[in-house]
Formats: sequence, structure tokens, C-alpha cells
Amino acid sequence: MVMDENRVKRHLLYHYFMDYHYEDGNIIGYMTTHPLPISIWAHNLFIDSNMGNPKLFPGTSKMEKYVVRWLSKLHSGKNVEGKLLSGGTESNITSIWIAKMMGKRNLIVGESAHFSFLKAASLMNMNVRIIPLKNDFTIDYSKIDAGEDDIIVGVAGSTEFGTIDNISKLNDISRKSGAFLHVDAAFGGYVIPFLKKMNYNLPDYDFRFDYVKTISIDPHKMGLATTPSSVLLTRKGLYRKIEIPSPYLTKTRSSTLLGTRNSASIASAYANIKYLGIEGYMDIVKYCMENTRFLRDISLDNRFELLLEPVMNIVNIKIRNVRKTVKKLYPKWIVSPIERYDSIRIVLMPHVNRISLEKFIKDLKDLQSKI
Ligand code: 0PR
Repeated sequence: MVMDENRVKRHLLYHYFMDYHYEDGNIIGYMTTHPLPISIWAHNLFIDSNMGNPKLFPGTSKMEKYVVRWLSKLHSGKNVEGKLLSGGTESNITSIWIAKMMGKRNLIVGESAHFSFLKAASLMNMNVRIIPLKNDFTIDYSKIDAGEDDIIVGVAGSTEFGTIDNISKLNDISRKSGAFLHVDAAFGGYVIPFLKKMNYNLPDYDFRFDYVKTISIDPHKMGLATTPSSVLLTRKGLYRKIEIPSPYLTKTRSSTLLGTRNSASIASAYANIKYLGIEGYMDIVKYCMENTRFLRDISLDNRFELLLEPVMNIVNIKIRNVRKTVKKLYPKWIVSPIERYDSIRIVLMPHVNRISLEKFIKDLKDLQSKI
């Protein structure tokens, strides 16, 4: 042994305290949070599970099916399958990979689509057409000229604005053109269904639209599960398009990008669903939306302008000199710059509270008066 356990632990704590932590209250611009305690317990219990070799882990496999069924039901899915992948990036890449194997060659994304689609296009040598946004920060579908070689991406809960593209229109375009339609609900998939159950007037985006082929939904964002985790739901049979032989494993065909798959996150996502259920998730989303409203109101009271009325638990505050302000706020406040729209993004995750928000707005106001 080079070091005894206690010394290793001291080293770990030293590095732990170098990091920022959600419970400190200063990370207010990012869409991850501290996982629920039950999901951490579940994660640790299944720490050595590997769904790359599923027949060694039938219990984990059963939980994965349960999580997929639950999310499918929440997304009007019939004849839908899914797998728990490593994050929104892997889900989006996998969807584009499936589409590629179905003969698609070009990617059409809105200007606010997540950068993971550019990675997918780079990996698969695809052309990308970037479509501008309308005034409401959703994709301007009237500017899409799609053909049957194309993939159209719609976003339900955009990374920067929390807006929801008009999937109904994208579905029509897909029907007419034969383009493949993917919906990125990495953030919105654990928010919008619950808001709709609370009678928020939000557009539909899920499998009720017959041309939606795949949907990404991330438990490690608003699902409050451990990282890494994302579920890619697909119409039945689509994972088969990317199947590769894996002859020496317990399942002789592999249809995920990763071989060894971190499967503790399956247990984590499962635990949260069992613990919270739909009602519990509704309560969490309700709390986040109350804080969204609170931040909106105190921002306006302090003469800030918002880039848009919040759709979900994301607020964009317009400021001057974005880069400099964000730099000056750090590390007291960690927010995301959206420089091209002269604004900053605050994501009202469950760890963000009103006391922090009040202090933040005061600091922002002081700083802006000096910049
Ligand atoms: N799709 C959407 C709509 C997203 O917002 C994101 C990530 C992804 C896909 C990709 O997901 P993964 O990061 O799981 O691969 N959006 C977050 C963001 O860019 C990711 C994030 C979260 C980054 C927390 C930093 C961080 O501290 O804000």
C-alpha cells in the first residue's frame, strides 16, 4: 500500500473542497443538481452492474425496462423501446446514427439546438443546415426545406431558453418529405409532462405525433438521478438498425454506442421513479416554477429586462457586457452567458432557493451599475 485509507480520504476531501457544490447555492446557471439521496443509495448498490453484458445483470435489466416503460407512457409511447445511455449527447448521437443507417445524410437543426448534434454530424460526416429561430425562440419551421435524405431535430426544452419547438409542424414536414424526426427532450422530458398535468398550456411534443421516431430524455437533469444517464426512446425496431455482433457476450448483439455501460444510473433513475412517482415529480416541478416566477418578478422589479417570458424553469435576463459580467460574478455566482442575445441564463433547478436569488439580483444590479 502506498497510502493508508485515511490519507487517501484526506486527499479526496482536499479535492472535494476545491469543487463547487450545488448545496452551496451559487451554481444557478446549470441544469444538473445534487441527486436525490435514494438515487445515490441505489447507484452505490448497483455500482458494478454493466448492461453491456445484460444477462449477468437480469435485475438491472428489469429495472431498465421499467424506466423505459414509465417514460414511454409519459410520452404517449406505444410500441416504443428504449435504453439508458450515458447522457443527452450519447442519446442524440445514437438517434442520428440510427437515422444514418436508414439512409439519411443531412441534419436540419434549429439555431438553439444543443452542440451534441454538431458532434453527431462531424462523426457521421453529415451536412448541417441551421435554421433560424422565430421571435418566440423556437425553430422557424417555415424556413425548412426538407427531403427524404434529411433528419429534422426538434427541441422540447431548449438548452438556452427552455422553449419548445412546434413539433406538430415538424411532424407535418416529416410526413410530406419523408425526413426522419428526432425530438431532444433531454431537459424537458422530466418537466413538460408534469407541467401539462398541472394544466400549463404547453404544446405537445411526444410520440402522439406519428412521425416522431426518437426522443431523448435525461434522468440526470430534472429526473434528479445520478450522472451519467439519458434514455433514448425509439419506435420499436429502430435500435436494430445499429446492431453489431458481440459474439462472446451474454447478449450476442450490441446496439449501443458504448460497450460497457454504467448501469448504476439505471437503478438511480428507477429509485427516483418509485420514490417520487408522478405526484412527487409534479411537486418538484411546481417548486421550480414558483421560483422561476419569483426570479422573473424580482428581475422586473429591479428594472432588468427578460429576453423572453419563461416557458419552463429557465430565465434569461438581459444585461450589458455579458462576458465581463459573468466573469466578475464568478465564483460567487455561476451563471451561463448567452452572449449573442446579450443575456445570462439562470436554470431554476431544485437546489436553487429564493434567498440566493434575491442576493444574486442585488449583486447583478450593483455590478451592472459599474459596468
Ligand atoms: N440536449 C439538451 C437540450 C441539453 O440541454 C443538453 C445538455 C444535451 C442535450 C446534452 O446532454 P449531456 O450534457 O448530458 O450530454 N445541456 C446542459 C448545458 O449545456 C449540459 C450541462 C449540464 C453542462 C450541467 C454543464 C453543466 O454543469 O447546459
